[in-house]
Parts: sequence; structure tokens; C-alpha cells
Amino acid sequence: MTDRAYALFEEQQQVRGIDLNEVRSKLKALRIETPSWGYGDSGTRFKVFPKTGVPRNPFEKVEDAAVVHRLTGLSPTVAIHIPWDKVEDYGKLKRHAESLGLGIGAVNPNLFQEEDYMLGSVTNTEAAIRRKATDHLLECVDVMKETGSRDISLWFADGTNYPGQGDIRKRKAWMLESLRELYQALQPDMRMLIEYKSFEPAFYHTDLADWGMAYNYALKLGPQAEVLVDTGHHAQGTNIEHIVAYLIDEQRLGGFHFNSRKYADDDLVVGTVNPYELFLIFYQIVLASRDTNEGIRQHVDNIAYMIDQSHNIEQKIPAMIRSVLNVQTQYAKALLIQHAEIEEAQRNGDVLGAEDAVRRAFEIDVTPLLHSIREEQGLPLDPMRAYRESGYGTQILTRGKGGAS
Ligand code: LRH
Ligand code: MN
Ligand code: MN
Repeated sequence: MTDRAYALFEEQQQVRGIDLNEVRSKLKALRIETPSWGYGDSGTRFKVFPKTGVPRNPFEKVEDAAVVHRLTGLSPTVAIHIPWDKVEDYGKLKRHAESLGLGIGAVNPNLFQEEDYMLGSVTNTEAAIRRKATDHLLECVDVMKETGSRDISLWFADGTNYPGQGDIRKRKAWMLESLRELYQALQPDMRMLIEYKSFEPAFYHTDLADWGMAYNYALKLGPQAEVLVDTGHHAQGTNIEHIVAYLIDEQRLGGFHFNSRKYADDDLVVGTVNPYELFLIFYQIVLASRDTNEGIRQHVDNIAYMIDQSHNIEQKIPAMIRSVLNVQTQYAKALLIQHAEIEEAQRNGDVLGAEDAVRRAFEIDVTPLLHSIREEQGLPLDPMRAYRESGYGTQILTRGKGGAS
């Protein structure tokens, strides 16, 4: 059945003038990092429902992440959050990951869970608290050296709830001061990804509220600083793919935190309510990967795709499998866009023709393509089903209830 379905698919794509060899090799190169915090009990400021079988420590989180990679072939690295994933010996964590076929990915400092940071971390009026926060950032660079991580992902909860609560311009300067110190501590092959968020937990002003501010800090710091786009961190109606195209063109798009949102920073499974948005993000990326400018092409190759979700009511490992598969599906569809048709429509001022050419790729069923690639890679055709049948979900129940954040 797979062979017949793929033969038909191939024929249809040949008629459209799509080079499937190129599509296949790009799909096989797709890597989506999963977050350690998506495997544990975490995620909401309301009730966290403790689950039986969740990892009890970072080593077990890595074990669950390895299962996702083994079944999907898509997620060879796992991001860590410090101190949620604090361990005595990061080299040991790295070796444990490697023994399971994984690497440790981005290191995420955490400057939002200590009482000291109630009125700000790197933007606090108290110099001693700013020092403590910056020291934590520097400590994370040491962790990166031990884990062999390339990226430090920065997100600050810093902001204020009321007018007058803080001096916005002073806070801007303090943030730059801290980021400069961190930047100077980076090794030449390390990158600093600056994440922005419009609001929450601060509700009046957030120090790093949008991509423009993140981009401005990146410009001030230097080429190793880039912007991280978390899909859940925008105001309603924001055109995220426009931001993506803009940042790619400036060669400052460091990576993504993928998740799905309907109202705010919902952190749900990516591609569940926003598949077309995800597809349109990949449309911009695929378009840039065909650019005549080599710098742009190389830049696009270095974008880090990461999931940032917390699963509170879902089963955690299947939720992660679903997430990486949803990203793969939308990327596959975007790779089937017929660019010549769009370009012709653009030349002719054919607005509806251009829109139609983009949407038609989204409407293609890519199941035969994905099955064929999984077959070639020796992966299960249906990773969700393979997980259910693997018995791993039952096996981990012996870990008991509760677990780390
Ligand atoms: C903040 C955020 C950031 C954190 C993660 C847990 O909303 O997106 O990336 O590190 O959630
Ligand atoms: Mn995020
Ligand atoms: Mn978030």
C-alpha cells in the first residue's frame, strides 16, 4: 500500500515540477529539539496535575526524550533548564544522553523562580540582585562547556505591573549591561538566543517585549546574538511569518520555540490549532533557503527548531511525539510549494493566483511521503502507534507519582 500510495504521490508531484529528491533530503535533515521541562510535571500557574510515571530527575527526562527520537528520528537533542535540571556532574548527563543517542541542546537559564527576582532579575534596582542574576547566566555558560551546547536561550520574566513601578530606561540599560557580560563570556562557537514575550508574568510592561527589542539588543551585542521566536509570545493577530522573514533577511533569526496558542502563551501541542501559521512560517524559511545570497542560505541552515511546551493534562511522551510530527508535516507541505507559480502570479499582479499557489501545497496529503521516508530510515511508519505498542508507557509507571518540574 505504501509503495502504491507513494508512486501516485510521486507522479502527482512530478507533474507539478517538484524535485522530490531535494524534498526528501531536506526532510531527512530536519531536527527538532525537545525540552526537558515538557517531560516532567509542569506548566501552568493553576493546578499542576501530577502524573504517574513522569521522570524523577534530568537523567530520566533524557531517557524519555530518547524514546521520542528513537520513534521519530526527529529529535536528537534535548534542551535543559537550569536549575530545574541542575545536576552535580553535567558531563555525566551528557554521557548518559549520548549513550541513548542524544545530545544536550540549548541551555536555558532560569531567572524567574526565586523570590529575589520578584521585582526583576537583571533589571532589579538592587545591584546585588542584578549581580546574582548575571552570575547565574555566567554559570550557564560553564554548563554549556560541559554539555557541549551551542546555544544559550534567554528569556526574562522581568517587567512591571503598574505605571511608575520601575524606570523603564534604567532597566533597559541594566539589561544591556548584563547581556554584555554574558556575551563576553561566550566561546566563539556559542550563540546567545534572545527570546521576547509581549506580556506575562508582568502585565504593564515587559523589559523584552517584542522582536524589535530583542533584535536591537542582538545588534548591540554582536553576531553571536540572535533572536528567538516563541510562537506563543505574540499579541493576537501578529503576523509571525513576517517577523520570521524580516529576521532571516537581517540574518538574526536564531531559532524557534514552537507551541500552539489560541489566546496567549498557551504552550499547547504545536500545529493543533495553528497548522496554517506553522506552514506559512516554513514557507518563509523554504523561500529563504532558495535565495541567491549564500549568507541567507547558510543562516537558514542554522535556525534551531525547538519545542517549548508544558503538558499538563496530556500524556507527556505522546504529546511530544505528536508535536515533532506536526512540525515535520507542515515542513513537508512547505517543501512542496511551487515557487515558480507564485513568482509568475506576483509578476502578473494575480493576487488570488499567488494565494492559491501557496495554499494548494498546504492542502496536499503528505502521508505517503512521510511514510516512505520513515521506511527508508528504518523508523516506524506510525510513531504514535509504535509508542503505544512499545509498552514504554507502562514500564515507566514504576517511577511512581509526582516528579520534578
Ligand atoms: C516563557 C518561556 C521561556 C521559558 C519557558 C519555560 O514563557 O517560553 O522560553 O524558558 O517558557
Ligand atoms: Mn519559550
Ligand atoms: Mn512561553
